[in-house]
Amino acid sequence: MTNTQSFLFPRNTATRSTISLDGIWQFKLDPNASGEENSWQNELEDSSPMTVPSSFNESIDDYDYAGDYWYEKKVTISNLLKSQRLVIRFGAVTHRATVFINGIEVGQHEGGFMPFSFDITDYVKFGYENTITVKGNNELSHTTLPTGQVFFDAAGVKRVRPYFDFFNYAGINRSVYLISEPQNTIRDYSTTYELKGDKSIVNYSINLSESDNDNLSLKVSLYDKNNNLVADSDGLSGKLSVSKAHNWSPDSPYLYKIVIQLTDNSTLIDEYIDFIGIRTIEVMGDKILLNGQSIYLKGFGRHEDSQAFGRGTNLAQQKQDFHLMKWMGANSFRTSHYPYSEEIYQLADEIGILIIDEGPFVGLQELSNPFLGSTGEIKEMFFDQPKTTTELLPYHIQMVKDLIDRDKNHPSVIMWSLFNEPDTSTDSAVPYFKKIFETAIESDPQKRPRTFTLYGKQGVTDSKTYQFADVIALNRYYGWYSEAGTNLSDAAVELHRDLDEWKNSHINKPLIFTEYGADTLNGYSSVNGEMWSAQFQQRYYALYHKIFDEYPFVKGEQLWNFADFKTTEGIMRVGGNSKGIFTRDRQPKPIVYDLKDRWTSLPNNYKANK
Ligand code: BDP
Repeated sequence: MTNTQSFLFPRNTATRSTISLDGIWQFKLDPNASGEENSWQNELEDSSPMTVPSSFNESIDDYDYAGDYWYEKKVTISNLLKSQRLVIRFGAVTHRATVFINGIEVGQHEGGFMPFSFDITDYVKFGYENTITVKGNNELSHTTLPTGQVFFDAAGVKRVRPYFDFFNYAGINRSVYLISEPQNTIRDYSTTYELKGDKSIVNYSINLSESDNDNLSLKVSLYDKNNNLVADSDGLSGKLSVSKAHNWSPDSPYLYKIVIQLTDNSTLIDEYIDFIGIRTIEVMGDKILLNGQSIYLKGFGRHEDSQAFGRGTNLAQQKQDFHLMKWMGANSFRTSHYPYSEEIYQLADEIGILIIDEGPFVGLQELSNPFLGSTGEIKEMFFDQPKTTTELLPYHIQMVKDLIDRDKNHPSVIMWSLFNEPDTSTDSAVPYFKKIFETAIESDPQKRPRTFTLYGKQGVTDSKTYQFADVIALNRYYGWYSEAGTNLSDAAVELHRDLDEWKNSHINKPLIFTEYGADTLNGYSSVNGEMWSAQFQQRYYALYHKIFDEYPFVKGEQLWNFADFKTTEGIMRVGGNSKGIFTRDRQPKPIVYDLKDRWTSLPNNYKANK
């Protein structure tokens, strides 16, 4: 029973074969959590079909179901796969999973947005039909990530109360693969970059699953877009020197192919192939520097959310979203509020979009907003509760490591977001933050800047933890949740007050807006520009942008949200959150054209000289 622990994306190479298990699986809810007792791991009777990848919620009667659920797929595994190790890999099962092969448990995984894999060689019958079964569960608690609560409604039915504003979609949300690979594998690799005029250096480092064999040797080769070899080197770590390298940037997303070969006395043991971009990212003073040049972020907070798929990988939707972003002159987004499907980062690498990569670190405060379902019964502040440090912190640390392990080789990833809107008002938050921020810098070979988003009015005067961020990120809703109303003058005063406070604090760091927005009911127009109307959304953004332009240290604007998205129902949510500038099916609200005008005229290096 081994979790192979490799986050490398499944690839077909000279030594590896990947077989997709996406498609139709069998599905069944288990409200009494009695499936295992009843041997459902052997045979899932009275099941119904379910497609993978997708969330099951849109395909069942009780879309709000909370508890255990089961998936099963019967598949004949070819004799041809016998000679190598066989691994099963799930892109994500939300929020936890136990996997069985032919009724025998092969492993468990906690966390709904990360890949996991198990070596199943000893559990399968080669040449015969095998039963793959997954017992999933979508419950939340104070010590899960994201956080939430389980309760029972008046009818005695178990429900989940998320401490976050997106629907708790669940199921096998991402692709499933069978991977045939050698026993001794290239387990991981990482790169860092040095841009030196005409020559760029790619420093690489490789990790093997077993390394105690003296006969083993490693070769690393780098190819350009035309498949010409541009550099190569030997050994577990080394330098690839590239003459006249094409640096990766949103305007020129040039990718090199890296081929890593493990040989034993010149016999090829393993080969892994990937794509990398040569670029540097750092913070200097109040600037974010990409390849040494100041970059201004224009874009969005988003969700993986689409009709029918729920939170399931929907690549066509993704491609359309990227097309719309580029068309509008945007250059970036944040993976609010969890790691997205791996294919999304691959597309961003290819298309040239910058990503602030956020883990599922949301809900680290018990909200009092009734629309988020909080009962207000928890009186102790989040970080004051002992289990936050004893139970959640170790798991959070592991999740930060895993996130960075999974995504560190993507040129598109330029920053880590380590919390969304935590409660930073108590002293007890400080040691927790310190650990999390240290973990990120220690885990990332590229030492990317780290951030987290500050909510409400939290800032210099009342946040005890803002100093940990390399880039200050604000989620602000002046004019919506506070100072609300058609007359936006109060909102303008507050936004100025806020930014003046940051200015006077002399933090000398870049500050970006990671959320600002107003719910807008598509099709609703108002001469007076009332809240919820298209005109309000336009006036709201016009105000924010005018003010952003007055402050040189504001180095980015990522509005909330790219598209309308599904949330838990509530008195402030009409079919979900309506702050999208596109509807859920990606029709533009009028604001889209204002933003397109602004962003296509703001260069990527806007405010470089300020
Ligand atoms: C912020 C959250 C985001 C919400 C947004 C909103 O970070 O998840 O969807 O507010 O209320 O507090 O629209």
